[in-house]
Amino acid sequence: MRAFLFISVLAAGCTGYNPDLGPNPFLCGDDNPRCPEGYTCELNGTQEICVEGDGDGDGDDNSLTVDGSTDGSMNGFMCANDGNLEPNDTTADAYATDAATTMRIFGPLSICPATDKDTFKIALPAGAARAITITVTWDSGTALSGAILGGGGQTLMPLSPAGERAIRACARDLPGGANYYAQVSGTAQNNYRIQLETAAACSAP
Ligand SMILES: [Ca+2]
Ligand SMILES: [Ca+2]
Repeated sequence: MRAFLFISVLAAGCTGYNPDLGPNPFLCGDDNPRCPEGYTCELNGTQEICVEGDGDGDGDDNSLTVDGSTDGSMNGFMCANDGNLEPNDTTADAYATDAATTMRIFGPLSICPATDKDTFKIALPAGAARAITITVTWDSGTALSGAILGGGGQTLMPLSPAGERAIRACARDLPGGANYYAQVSGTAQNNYRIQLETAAACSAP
């Protein structure tokens, strides 16, 4: 929703902007505040522009920010802002979920830059063995990859294509009282959603 509002503001030109921001409403102003409330000034290539969000990890995981890479290859791609789940590139930094007891869906999240990895922890309580099912979906762009990892970070099962823009895996008979992880990565940046669920057994895909 906030992304939609952002686009709407852009379409409406300078509406709501301080006229000191100049003819292009995207560019940061020269004086403080350099951007309207709710926006921060970030360097994008050679230009400083106002982007939504303040990067303070306030729980807003739905805004989109313009990718700030300067290599020229990613111009225009809008990375979903998942900064409040980062860093989560390793099992040691994994984002802890309660997916052992409740099915969870997170997103939109992003693999940005392309070397980004996002790791989610599922702590299975002691007791009967469980099955963990991970599903990752994306709307467009380059396919992502993923895996279910064991407590030592070893790959238990890679996620496999499950339709045109989805990958999925179910690892069964996982002993309780241990940590497991879902890890998402890619060969190019992309936005995605991830569903994590546990059950007594794997269901049919
Ligand atoms: Ca990420
Ligand atoms: Ca990450």
